[in-house]
Amino acid sequence: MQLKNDRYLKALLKQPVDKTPVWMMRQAGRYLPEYRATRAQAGDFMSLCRNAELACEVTLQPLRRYALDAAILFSDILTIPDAMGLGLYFSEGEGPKFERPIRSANDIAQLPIPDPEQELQYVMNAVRTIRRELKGSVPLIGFSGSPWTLATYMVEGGSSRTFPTIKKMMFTDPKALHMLLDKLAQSVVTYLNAQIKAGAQSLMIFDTWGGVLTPRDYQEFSLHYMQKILDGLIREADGRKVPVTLFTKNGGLWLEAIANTGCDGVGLDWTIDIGNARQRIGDQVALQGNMDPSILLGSPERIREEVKTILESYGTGPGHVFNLGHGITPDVNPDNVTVFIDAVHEFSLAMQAD
Ligand code: 1CP
Repeated sequence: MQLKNDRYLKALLKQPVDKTPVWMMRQAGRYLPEYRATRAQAGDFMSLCRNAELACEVTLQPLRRYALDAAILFSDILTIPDAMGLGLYFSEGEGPKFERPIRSANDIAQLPIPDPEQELQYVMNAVRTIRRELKGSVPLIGFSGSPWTLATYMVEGGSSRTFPTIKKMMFTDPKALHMLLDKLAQSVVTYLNAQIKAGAQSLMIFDTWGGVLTPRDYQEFSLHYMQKILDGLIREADGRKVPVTLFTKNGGLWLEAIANTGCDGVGLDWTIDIGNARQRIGDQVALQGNMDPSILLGSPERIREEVKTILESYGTGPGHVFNLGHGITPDVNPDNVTVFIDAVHEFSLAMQAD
């Protein structure tokens, strides 16, 4: 089926578009009352992810409210470690946790590579259901965590601020950590290729915690494995390229290395000026970003001003996908999101006409 709105895919391939496409990380989430209602109906978060109809419903909710240019699969990056047998659960107010975190090289040697159409079939069913229900309106983004980011949760047993356990492993038993990252890279390739076969039209790899590494360790323990993933992906479906975006939060210092992996898009957080990023790597890849999500807590005027600043900093010409620099937070007023999305389209249309 022909896509009715493909400006997100075009922008990632650096083709001209009428207006700058926009979507938001975590666009389906707790800031929306309808999300909270569906989530309450499902019970806990993982039950929502495992129910294809409800996962589809929450994926579509933000698209009913806002003129978004892409949908993102409703799921989580931690589905892979869960499918490896670590026992994912969410304790109220504390974020994700694992019943059986990785503690030793022996634990790592035992880990299976999950079969996407077995243990992770619920994710593929969600992709198929969402594609059907989107009816060609906008493209569907599939995603995964980076091996390094997944490993931090698996070894720490949940969220962390300082990553003491995995860093200790990195410096005392790097071989074991490499074995873990290698298994994760294999799992992610299999998982993302299955998402493409199920209907994902673009992919995003979230390296939320790559930015806590030294430059040398980032290369060795994070970027190297994202490179392996890129090398293993199909990257084409229905005669169309499936663009891949890499996002390392706090990775602004390493943009050239990230762009050199051969990805199509690089995601930026708000700690870098997008015009500066474009000068550095913008002839090689598209750029996605990069408004500070906290701006959405400001006034409509302040939101519009920030959107304009970012669009002007990027400048004219193709290759920009507007987004936040990280996920939208639960305390945002949904009406401010309307202001944000509409401002991206309004100002970018005017800029193209200038
Ligand atoms: O309803 C709830 O209480 C659960 C909150 C929630 C949501 C809405 C979690 C738990 N995951 C999600 C969905 C989700 N997670 C999506 C799809 C929805 C969308 O984007 O519209 C995606 C792409 C993710 C990805 C994800 N999960 C990342 C990478 C992106 C990022 O935000 O940095 C990470 C690190 C996670 C782990 C995770 N899952 C959930 C939470 C609260 C967290 C973060 C924990 C932490 O800060 O360490």
